[in-house]
Amino acid sequence: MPAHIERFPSLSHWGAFTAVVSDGKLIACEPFEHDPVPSAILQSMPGMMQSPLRIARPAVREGWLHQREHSDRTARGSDRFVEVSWDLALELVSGELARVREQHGHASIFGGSYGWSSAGRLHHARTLTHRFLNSSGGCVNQAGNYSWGAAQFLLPHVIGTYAPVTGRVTDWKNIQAHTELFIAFGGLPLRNAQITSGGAGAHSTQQWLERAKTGAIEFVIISPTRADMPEGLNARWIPIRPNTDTALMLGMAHTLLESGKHDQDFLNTHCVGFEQLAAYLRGSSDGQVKNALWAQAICGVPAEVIRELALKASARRTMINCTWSLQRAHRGEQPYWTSIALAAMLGQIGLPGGGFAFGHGSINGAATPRPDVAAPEMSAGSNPIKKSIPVARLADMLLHPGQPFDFNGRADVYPDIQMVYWAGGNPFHHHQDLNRLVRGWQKPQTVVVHDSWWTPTARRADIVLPATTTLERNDIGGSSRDRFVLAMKRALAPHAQSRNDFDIYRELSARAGCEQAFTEGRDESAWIRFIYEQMTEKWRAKGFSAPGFDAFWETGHIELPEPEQDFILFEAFRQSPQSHALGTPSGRIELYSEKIAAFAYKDSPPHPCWIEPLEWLGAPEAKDWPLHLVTSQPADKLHSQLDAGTVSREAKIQSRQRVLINPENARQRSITAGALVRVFNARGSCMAGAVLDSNVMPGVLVMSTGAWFDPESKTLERHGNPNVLTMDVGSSSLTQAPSALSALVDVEAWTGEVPAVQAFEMPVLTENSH
Ligand SMILES: Nc1nc2c(c(=O)[nH]1)N[C@H]1C(S)=C(S)[C@@H](COP(=O)(O)OP(=O)(O)OC[C@H]3O[C@@H](n4cnc5c(=O)[nH]c(N)nc54)[C@H](O)[C@@H]3O)O[C@H]1N2
Ligand SMILES: Nc1nc2c(c(=O)[nH]1)N[C@H]1C(S)=C(S)[C@@H](COP(=O)(O)OP(=O)(O)OC[C@H]3O[C@@H](n4cnc5c(=O)[nH]c(N)nc54)[C@H](O)[C@@H]3O)O[C@H]1N2
Ligand SMILES: [Mo]
Repeated sequence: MPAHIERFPSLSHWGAFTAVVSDGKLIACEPFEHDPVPSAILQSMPGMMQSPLRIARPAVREGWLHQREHSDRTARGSDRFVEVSWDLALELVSGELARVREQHGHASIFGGSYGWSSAGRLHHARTLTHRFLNSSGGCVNQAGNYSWGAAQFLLPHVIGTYAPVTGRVTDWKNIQAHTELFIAFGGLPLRNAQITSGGAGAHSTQQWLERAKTGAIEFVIISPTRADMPEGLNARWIPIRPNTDTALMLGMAHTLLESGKHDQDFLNTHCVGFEQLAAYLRGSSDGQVKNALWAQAICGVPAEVIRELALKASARRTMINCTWSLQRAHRGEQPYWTSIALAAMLGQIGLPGGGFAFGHGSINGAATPRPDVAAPEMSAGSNPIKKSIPVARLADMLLHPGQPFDFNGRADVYPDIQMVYWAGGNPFHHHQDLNRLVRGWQKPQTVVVHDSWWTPTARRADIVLPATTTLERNDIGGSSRDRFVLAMKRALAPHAQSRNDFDIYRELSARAGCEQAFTEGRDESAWIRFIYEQMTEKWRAKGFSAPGFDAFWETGHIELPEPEQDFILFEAFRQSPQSHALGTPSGRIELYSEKIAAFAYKDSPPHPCWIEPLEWLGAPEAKDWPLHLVTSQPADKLHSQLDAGTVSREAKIQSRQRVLINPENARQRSITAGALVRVFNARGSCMAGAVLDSNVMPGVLVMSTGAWFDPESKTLERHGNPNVLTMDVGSSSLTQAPSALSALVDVEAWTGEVPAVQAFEMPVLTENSH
């Protein structure tokens, strides 16, 4: 008998697709018909849906089951798990939430739960975690994100908004028509354009770059690796030492100033603080002229290249773009502020094809032409206790309860956390200096995690609840960076005993007496309809029509039209700085911020500034650790998601993450292609598979994130997770953002016995004897 084949529309962060199901199993993910460049990551999904690594049943760490809050917390990650019934698991979770709230208060529960979760908006696990904890009294949350945390808290002081990092930058159509010179700090790595948060119906970035190949735009790619330059573009690569872009930009700014090529009119009418910045460039404030020669000594780009680039930029219609990576670094505020200052001196902000942008090359859909209307959204409610920490100060909070910290003008103290609740994120992927997080993770009495797979974080929980994947439930998905909204139809039965996060929280809220606040009386289908109708109501208010819900669900997707007018960042402000004043204190672009000056943080000067990061190739520490590790996004997965899938596994060398090494650095260390190596510094070490790559500049190593954390000991991680090497220090007191891209290391050939990778082995599970 021929197999019974069914097809269901769906969506993931790596794109829309049709789930092809045969006899209850996912056999393929066919790309969405409107997607010109579907992502290969889709191919990892069928294997992962039925993977033995799926969490089948609720499970409780043995030590916790017997001793509850008195358990040995150092056993997290090594203890056995006992599988229990849903009833017992929910009783344990709700009992523990009640106990901790009663004994220690709401502010002892950490529910930040940072992580990307799924593309479906109703079942978005992090949102639901917040919604549940908010309905039942509140929790300590996380402010900002790992993606662009420094930008989020700096940009409002400078330009009154952080909208440019959410994708509201001069759109590709406008760039295509008007830009002559596109300077790309951090390059335009196409691998990152596979991803859109909330999913994309169409991967449009590649298409726009394809079109750019036939146009007159000259691209300049500034990056430690030539691989950030897409093939076939009219482009030139300028290698730069990691974490030194600020110096290069200041050298360009000085060149403009000394040659009188800066736009004094624009600076007078649209900016404040140029005088202070000019004084700094001339060295009148610190005795150091920030000329191109000064910049060369820091960033390694020859002075004549810096001068030539500045003068060319002033003679052309120039767009200056920074990838988000530049600000995910110690002192990561400075390259962003300096790039705005440089664009302000060029005087093209608000003109077609000119000015500054962020995120081209970081994510698909940055600058995709799209009407500025709502995407589907699920509300998390509001946190009654209004407590949060800066997103990346997780380990600091756990290790130093009661200690003070500064954050964007706020003087606060870290709360004393007794219980951690995480769903939809993987902190043992995303956090820096994981050996430090292991220590912090031993602080709370209880850790609850929902996930679909036995991730490193699930393995380090006390109570693990199995969640369905998007294919096992109905949902609605879409992104503010994409023109499609997708119906996501349940294609598979829930794996084993897994349940929807929504249903888990509904039951827990019933036990906590707040079911009505959590559900508002809606079930899955009522919520999907509600989310759709809320969105389309907003569309109609702005003049966009949309079919009724039933027609949408039947068709499987709807599409917004392309906007008639190009979007140009700050066009109205340029035309009329009075009537379209920015949201800054002065209403203008602030090249000197009185507000930041008033904070009086030693590490956050009031104007763009080169301040040495703790770790870079010019730091004293570089004598001991002579290589700079760049951790970039993985081409073969989204963060740690689908790491055990086929696409990701095929990219590994001897089961480990690759590290890209310049052949010269490899030769000095007798490292050969395909060999195993150990990358190390004082914080830890990890194994990796060597790729000799002359695209990578000497002195730099490139490793992608995402390998499931697999420590053999405090000093050796076997799988190639670079976060055992990265620095867990806030970027500055102003933004406290992650400093992931600042890590000095060394590398050596692996000579000893080779330990097996255990990241994809199942944890030990026993049956409940109760
Ligand atoms: N060194 C270094 N570190 C970095 C970065 C870097 O560049 N360098 N990048 C940082 C950035 S920008 C980010 S955004 C973070 C990403 O960090 P995360 O967002 O934490 O990474 P993911 O692997 O996407 O984790 C999502 C988790 O949610 C689970 N999940 C998916 N769907 C569901 C669901 O429906 N229900 C439940 N309960 N769980 C679900 C997945 O299985 C996975 O374990 O990493 C950061 N870390
Ligand atoms: N395939 C895939 N795509 C993704 C993701 C994924 O996990 N997989 N994650 C998504 C997410 S959550 C985010 S936030 C974005 C992140 O987007 P980004 O933060 O922009 O991405 P990265 O890959 O970390 O860095 C981009 C490039 O910056 C370069 N670079 C690093 N340090 C420096 C520096 O100091 N100076 C200069 N000039 N260049 C530098 C690196 O060579 C790197 O290729 O990516 C998104 N896209
Ligand atoms: Mo991110």
